[in-house]
Amino acid sequence: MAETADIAQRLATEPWPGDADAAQPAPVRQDWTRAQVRVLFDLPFPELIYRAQTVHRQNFDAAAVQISTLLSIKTGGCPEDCAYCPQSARYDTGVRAEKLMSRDAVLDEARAAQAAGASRFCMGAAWREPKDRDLDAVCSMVEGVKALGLETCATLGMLSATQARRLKDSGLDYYNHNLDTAPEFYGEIITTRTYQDRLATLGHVRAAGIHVCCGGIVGMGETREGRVGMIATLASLPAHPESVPINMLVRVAGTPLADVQKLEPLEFVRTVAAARITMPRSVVRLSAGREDMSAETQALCFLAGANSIFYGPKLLTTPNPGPDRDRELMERLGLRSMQSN
Ligand code: SAM
Ligand code: DTB
Ligand code: SF4
Repeated sequence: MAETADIAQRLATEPWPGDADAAQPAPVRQDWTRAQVRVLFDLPFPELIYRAQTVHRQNFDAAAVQISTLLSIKTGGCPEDCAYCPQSARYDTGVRAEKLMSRDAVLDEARAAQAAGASRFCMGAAWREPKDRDLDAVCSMVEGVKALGLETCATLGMLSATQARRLKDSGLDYYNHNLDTAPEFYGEIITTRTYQDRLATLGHVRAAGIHVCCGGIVGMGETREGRVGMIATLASLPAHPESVPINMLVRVAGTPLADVQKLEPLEFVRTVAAARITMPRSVVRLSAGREDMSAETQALCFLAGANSIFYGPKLLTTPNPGPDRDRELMERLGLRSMQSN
């Protein structure tokens, strides 16, 4: 009880916008402090979920879920050392390095994703950054996918300002580039590019007029403070990302994080709720990690304000729930596909 009183006191002293007043939509603000985000994480679970659901309903249809499909257009052999990633050439994970897919093969996959109900098609490449010749090929794929009537998204690593503008001119709607974790934990996960490099790419994407898809991974052995720091950093970017993927680490054998301790599912739900509350108008994606998540945990994530998923049996290289399992989940929860915004 002493703890509850402490939280009540902290809530009273830390200003909390909107304060779960359903009649008064929470304002969008970029000045979230770590202390405020920490208070959210520390709330009693029902209080946190109530607040997240209130903010969610102020901004979205609570039964609508945005459906994206991922395709790895260039798999494996990546020079970077991201400790979570099965595609790094430095780790023996059994992922074979492949060449960039052909435009025709990518368009076939995009048509199949569209037929299965996806509204956005996300093309991922295991690059540190695209070479200009590769970018020509990706721009041509983006044009083709866009022409099918799908929203387009790509995640290709670091971009220059010029590359971002070229992608925009080809019809790219979203660019995914994650901060991955809190700035103070980042160096334990990646040494081959800096946090600042990531922020610079996000700046180029934003300046080019492409929607930003930016989130991170939890369950990498970070503390709760690490999760607080990640959400606080995302929520204090100059503009909130339009799309915020929250990934649960997929522990892949051969990577340095293969044996890291599993994160408690309710802590993942808390992270989703904190993203929803701090970035009220952003679409929050319950991203990697669903393969090993119960229907109940996923239901709690939707209740906490997640409103997007990756649909299809594979993420980039690891399994995702198959279409049957996801259709059943959506039906059981009474969720439906969000129309493109
Ligand atoms: N190479 C590009 C890059 O790193 O920006 C694009 C592809 S990379 C695979 C995209 C994102 O996938 C990473 O930033 C990371 O957040 C996520 N990711 C990669 N491996 C993961 C894993 N094992 N579990 C959860 N998320 C992962
Ligand atoms: C994101 O945040 N998660 C997706 C997407 N952006 C590109 C990737 C998840 C990858 C999981 C590991 C794999 O399948 O290789
Ligand atoms: Fe390469 Fe991206 Fe994987 Fe890092 S996350 S190793 S940059 S593919």
